[in-house]
Amino acid sequence: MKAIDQEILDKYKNLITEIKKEVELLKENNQELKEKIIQIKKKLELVKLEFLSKKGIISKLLNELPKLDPQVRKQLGTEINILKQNIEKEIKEITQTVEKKERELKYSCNVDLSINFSPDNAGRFHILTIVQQDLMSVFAELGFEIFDGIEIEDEYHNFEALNIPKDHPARDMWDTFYFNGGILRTHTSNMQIRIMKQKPPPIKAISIGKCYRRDNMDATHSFQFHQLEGFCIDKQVTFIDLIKTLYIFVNKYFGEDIKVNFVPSYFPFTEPSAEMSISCFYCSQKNENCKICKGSGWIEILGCGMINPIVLKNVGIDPDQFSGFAFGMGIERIAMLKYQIPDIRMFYQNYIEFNKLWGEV
Ligand code: FA5
Repeated sequence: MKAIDQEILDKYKNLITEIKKEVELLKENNQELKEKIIQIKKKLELVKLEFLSKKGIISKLLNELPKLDPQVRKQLGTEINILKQNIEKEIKEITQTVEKKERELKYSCNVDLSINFSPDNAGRFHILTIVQQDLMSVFAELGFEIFDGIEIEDEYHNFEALNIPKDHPARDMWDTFYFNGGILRTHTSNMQIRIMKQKPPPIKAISIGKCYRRDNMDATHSFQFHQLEGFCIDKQVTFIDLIKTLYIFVNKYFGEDIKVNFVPSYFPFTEPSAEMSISCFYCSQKNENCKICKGSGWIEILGCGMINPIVLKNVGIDPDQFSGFAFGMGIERIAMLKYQIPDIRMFYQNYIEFNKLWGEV
């Protein structure tokens, strides 16, 4: 034997040509593709078995080599190896093509994945996000630095440091959810303490975020809502600075013709304390039956006051040198007023029509 039998070579050539023809047919996208793929794979297995397996033709040829004359052995050995490599290469190529087609079949489906786009279907920012962003821009314009807040708090930062001792009745107003090692904060005033501890005065800061209270849900209350806290500490900060700042904020956010009104109030962390109302922008104080101000002409929007010297002392700021004001408002209430949203629960219901009505693209 000086060369590989032509019969063997022809056999391989015929088999592989037949398989290749069948692979060509896979390009036609007809319904029998799956069946054709199975047939081709079977035929490839047969070629492997017949030529490359332990008892296959190539092994048999190689086993014959030792019996041959060294010169012939070398030449024939090379030929057998070339044939073996060719078979392996061709089987690999065909397998890859067939498997690619198989994947295409597996993952293709008749569902139309295109989208008929219209601006009506576009995603929108939730109205609470828009209100928070607008409020932040107004206060940033007024020189307030924006701080992130933390929602999982300890009693010290939520109460004690703000001059609300353990047995103080004011805690009842701000009752919250307790768990091992912490509470969910009841207001953003915790950030007054955290920012004051982090940064020496002068400070002009706001912080926005979620708060939690053990309140029952109704049209104006939720157990989870958002607040914006703002405060300013410097030498000789007075109540007039507080009024001026809030007045400018109201004019920028609600409109230039809006008036503000302050009535005395009580918060343990501010002294004196006040509640601020704005003149009704809905009826311009002209409608006794107004559904927004209920005929009073005023809408209360926030609590505020001069930071209690006890709070300043608690964070190591000398109240004889520094003074400050602080204010806090509920974001949902501001949004409800500004956009005339009748019920706080609408913010959280994930109702798509609500977002289409009030959200912004
Ligand atoms: C406070 O939380 C004070 N920390 C605000 C403050 C800050 C006063 C700095 C002085 C200086 P109050 O409990 O009133 O105050 O809450 C403020 C606002 O949060 C309310 O006016 C209201 O808009 C909103 N709010 C309170 N409880 C709820 C609730 N359960 N659901 C929705 N909004 C609420």
